Amino acid sequence: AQTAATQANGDSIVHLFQWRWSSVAQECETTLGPNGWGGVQVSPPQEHVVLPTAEGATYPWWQDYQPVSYRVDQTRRGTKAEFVDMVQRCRDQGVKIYVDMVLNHMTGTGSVGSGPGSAGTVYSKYEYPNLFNDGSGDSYRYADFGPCYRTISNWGNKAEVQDCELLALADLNTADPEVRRKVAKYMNSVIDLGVAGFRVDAAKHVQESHLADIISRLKDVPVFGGKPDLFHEVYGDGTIPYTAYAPYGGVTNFDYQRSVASAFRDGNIAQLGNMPNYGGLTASQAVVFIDNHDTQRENPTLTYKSGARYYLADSFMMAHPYGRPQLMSSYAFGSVHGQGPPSSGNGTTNATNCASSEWICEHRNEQVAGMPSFRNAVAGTGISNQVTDGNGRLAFARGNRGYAAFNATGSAWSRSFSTNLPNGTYCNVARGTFNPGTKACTGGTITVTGGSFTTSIPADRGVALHVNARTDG
Ligand code: LAG
Ligand code: CA
Repeated sequence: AQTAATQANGDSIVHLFQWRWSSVAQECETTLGPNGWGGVQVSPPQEHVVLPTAEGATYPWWQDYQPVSYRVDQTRRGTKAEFVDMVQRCRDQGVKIYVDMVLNHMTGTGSVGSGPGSAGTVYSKYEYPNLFNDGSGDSYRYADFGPCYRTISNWGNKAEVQDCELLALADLNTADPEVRRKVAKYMNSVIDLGVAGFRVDAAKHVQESHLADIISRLKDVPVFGGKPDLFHEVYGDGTIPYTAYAPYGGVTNFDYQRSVASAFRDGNIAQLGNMPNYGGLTASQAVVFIDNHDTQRENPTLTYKSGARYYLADSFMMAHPYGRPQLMSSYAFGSVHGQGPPSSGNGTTNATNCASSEWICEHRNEQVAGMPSFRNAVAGTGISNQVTDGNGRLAFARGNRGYAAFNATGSAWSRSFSTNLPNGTYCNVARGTFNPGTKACTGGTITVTGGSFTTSIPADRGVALHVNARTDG
């Protein structure tokens, strides 16, 4: 038997949006571990509201962003036992579980006022009587919220953005150390189960010093060791810049998302070799993405619905050293914003089937699947040997470890490229994966001779070669 991993594979994170825990576990073993993914962002595992119908959807996906308690034993994605099994099986594959951490708020009015949550806990807005079901009596009551108690109206006022209510969701008063203790208690409870990271939902709506205090209370992660890895969801603007949160972990870079997604859509990528610090975030501070679960619905510049050009952008994001990539992996959705994941009808999510048209599974696309291996192989190198041809074509070396080329035009790009790679036969991991056991490539091979290779890159496709994916190595 293979030995269980004691460190993560690398820094590539895939968001398996709304996947059941048992499906995530299986994906770690069959696909994510073998392909070199370092993390999975899962949907929020705490007890959530249940909405048979809301805003034209049945059991909308956004139920999960309205916590009822911090129990992880019953969500639409499975039981606590299944959650624990997932964390351990992914960890054995070198894949960290990142929990989507909703700490700014609990439930809201508008969509739902009160009721039993997914695990049966009875709540109403501002009243959550049983946060842990552990006999501690820990609860949130009216006085644990505020101090504003109304919806944010002036987005130009920092105190209002942080202390008033986002979307009428009951806003926790994180100025109170008892509130911070309960939030940290929940985070530590999932760290105890092996969770190694957090995506902090709506981080911008929590005062930085309050977040810093919560983080200071967190334990070390079992097995992988060290403090958990956090990244903060911040939509930076003139009132609250991204950089305000950089001292406390990674920061989601929506400026990158807008710029790079539009550049690919418009075939205007030649300048992306020399990338600015979008939003003021350095390469090591930024968490980057072409789309996420909000933008793919609300501001769909490029999504799976755009086809090959979108997957080319994902592939580029993973080949470029700026930022840490967070790849979106979706289920198919139509025009209703809240449309939930494929479900059995009672609001319980179905097992994922990537072969059906209901699930998209972007991370398995031929342009994406091999890219974590590229990223892991070239880690620590910069960009050199840049080549462009018009606005829509860009190629670069990653030191003497890799070489990548991207053709965001409608016609083939045929030429010779000069690399720093040893001569040999390489898999094109921008078109498929490499199996180190059999040395087989699903995406075809490219031969480097005299340091160069000549090829014809089809429209909206790329090339990515690296030293750990050689058929003759
Ligand atoms: C986030 N990041 O800061 C999430 O990425 C985003 O998906 C969340 O909104 C939001 N913050 C709150 O965690 C989602 C939906 C909203 C939904 C909300 C709460 O995009 O549409 O709001 O989750 O479930 C819904 C209704 C609102 C209503 C609110 C409270 O759409 O009309 O005011 O619930 O009842
Ligand atoms: Ca707040």
